[in-house]
Amino acid sequence: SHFKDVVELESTVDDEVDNVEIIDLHTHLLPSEHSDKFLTGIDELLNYHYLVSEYIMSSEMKVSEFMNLTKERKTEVIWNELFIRMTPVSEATRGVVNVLKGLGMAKEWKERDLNGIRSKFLALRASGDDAYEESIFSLSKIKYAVMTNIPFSKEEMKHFKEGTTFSKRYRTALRVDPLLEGDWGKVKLAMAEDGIKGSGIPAVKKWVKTWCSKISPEYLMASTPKNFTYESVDMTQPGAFATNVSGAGKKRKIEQDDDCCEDAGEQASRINESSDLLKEVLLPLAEELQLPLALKIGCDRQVNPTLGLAGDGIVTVDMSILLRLLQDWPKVKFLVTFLSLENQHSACVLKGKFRNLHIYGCWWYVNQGSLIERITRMRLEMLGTNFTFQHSDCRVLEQLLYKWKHSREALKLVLRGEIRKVWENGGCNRADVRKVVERITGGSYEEFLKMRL
Ligand code: RAT
Ligand code: ZN
Repeated sequence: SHFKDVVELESTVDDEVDNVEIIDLHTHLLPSEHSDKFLTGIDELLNYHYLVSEYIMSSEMKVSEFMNLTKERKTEVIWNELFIRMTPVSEATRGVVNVLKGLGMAKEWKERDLNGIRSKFLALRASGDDAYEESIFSLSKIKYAVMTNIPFSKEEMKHFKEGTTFSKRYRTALRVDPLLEGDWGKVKLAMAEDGIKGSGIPAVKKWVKTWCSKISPEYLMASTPKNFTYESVDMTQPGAFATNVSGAGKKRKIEQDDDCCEDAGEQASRINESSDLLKEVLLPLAEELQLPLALKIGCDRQVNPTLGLAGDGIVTVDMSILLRLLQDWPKVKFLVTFLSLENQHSACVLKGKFRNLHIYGCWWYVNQGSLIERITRMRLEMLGTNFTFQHSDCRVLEQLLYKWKHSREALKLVLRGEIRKVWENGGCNRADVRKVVERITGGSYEEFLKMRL
């Protein structure tokens, strides 16, 4: 039956949002079985790069001095600065407090008792890391989280090579930034380490395929560099030949070693190595293996390199790059998010034109309550429920608790208003609310993965 009043409507929205099991489609979490890569506990929480950058803003300590401290010492200085000297009002600091509350440490927080907090975290893990890990997933109501698995990282991949099993709460994604950046050096090195012979395009393809069959990723992914660009090859130019792999007749490929045309060599030499890896490895493989390509666009890496992970900035990008990719590769699914608020609006417009695009999440610098609300409302208005409202980007296990709490709070505020509009139009009920909530928290994503293009 339809809601009898706004009070019932709002409490139903809150209840559905609080209880839906979410698919977290991009995180940096790794399973407890990958021991050295499994980040958990107060020291990891306080060393999170969002907090490091907040700490650096006001601290008088030299950056190099801070960076040379031990992890435990960094925890203490960040704690003293951001949680004692100041009031934790930012998204990232409130997050830590929310984790403490969520894990029964309200008293320790009240007393600002860092040592008490450290021992409570140890006690929580006493029953074993896998049990603890499971308890965090179930408390956060996360169905599963997609990891970021980097085949260029020897230490990370050793666990996959050894075939270590891990919880079903984790799914894999193959992160291949050097393919998009055209970094042949990194690619050749990783291939050599994995014992793949040869260094041409076919060898690179073979290497990527081997990893795909080893880890069965949900998608291939990369975060684009600031100067990332993609140009369609101009068909009118000598040396450019169409292939019809996509059947769409739009996709172009450079046949570099074709000598039927005088200018072919010259044309080929103008194609830099980066377009080779993107156009001749990554995109064709995404199509062949039917794996979406997830792109995170808008990071300006290392604007202040002394800060390490905390030193990345932001750029608003030219949307025609994504437009060309979507046009040229209609059989490749693109999962895309942007760092810039401005780009998030344009992305909604593009989504309405291309069914091979799925937009997801409020990433990093837009992962703030006010911006999540704004972006989510805009997406609902422009796309209905054909998007995924959020991903967490968690690096530390317990961040699942706060990042999703904050995002659920923002979603409730948006949906109370948006569902009310539907209700005022002639009524709606719990099932209507559930459909919306389930679709934008993972349902639409899974549907997109299954969709035949
Ligand atoms: O959000 C982050 O933690 C960033 O440091 C990046 O890792 C970003 O999410 C990415 O995946 O490139
Ligand atoms: Zn990330």
